[in-house]
Amino acid sequence: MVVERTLVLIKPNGVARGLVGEVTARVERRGFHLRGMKMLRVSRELAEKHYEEHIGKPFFGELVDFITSGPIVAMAVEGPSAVKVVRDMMGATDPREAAPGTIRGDYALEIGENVVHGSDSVESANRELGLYFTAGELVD
Ligand code: DAT
Ligand code: MG
Repeated sequence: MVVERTLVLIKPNGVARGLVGEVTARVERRGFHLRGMKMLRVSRELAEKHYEEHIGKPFFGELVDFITSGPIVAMAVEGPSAVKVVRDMMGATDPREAAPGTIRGDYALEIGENVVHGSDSVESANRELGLYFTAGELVD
């Protein structure tokens, strides 16, 4: 069993719609442990670092505008194969293709407003956790 940590974000529309408890409960009930959690407003600088792989794509401007549009909740989530299992719990990027029972499949319809973010690899997770949390903000 490989224990991993991954970054989960509840995006501005998820916070605005009151889905913090719902998303957090799903993650915890699955058996994952929270190792860090905070609410913050993402700066444009942080957004551009987080989404640097998408610089130059047609939706990049909207993506940065959206993630900076209101408070988000960031979580460091730990458990067996956390990166893949959490992504599977979130469903497809385009919520219209996300399976019912997934977070996006149950709570979203628009690709640009898909409620949650989850890191896509262990390498991405480590990079992204470092963008959102200092070492002292994560607990064992
Ligand atoms: P994911 O969030 O599933 O890892 P991604 O990394 O490909 O997806 O894209 C990051 C975010 O950018 C995604 O959650 C929503 C937005 N996005 C992706 N593709 C898009 C598109 N074709 N049009 C608008 N927004 C898009
Ligand atoms: Mg991604």
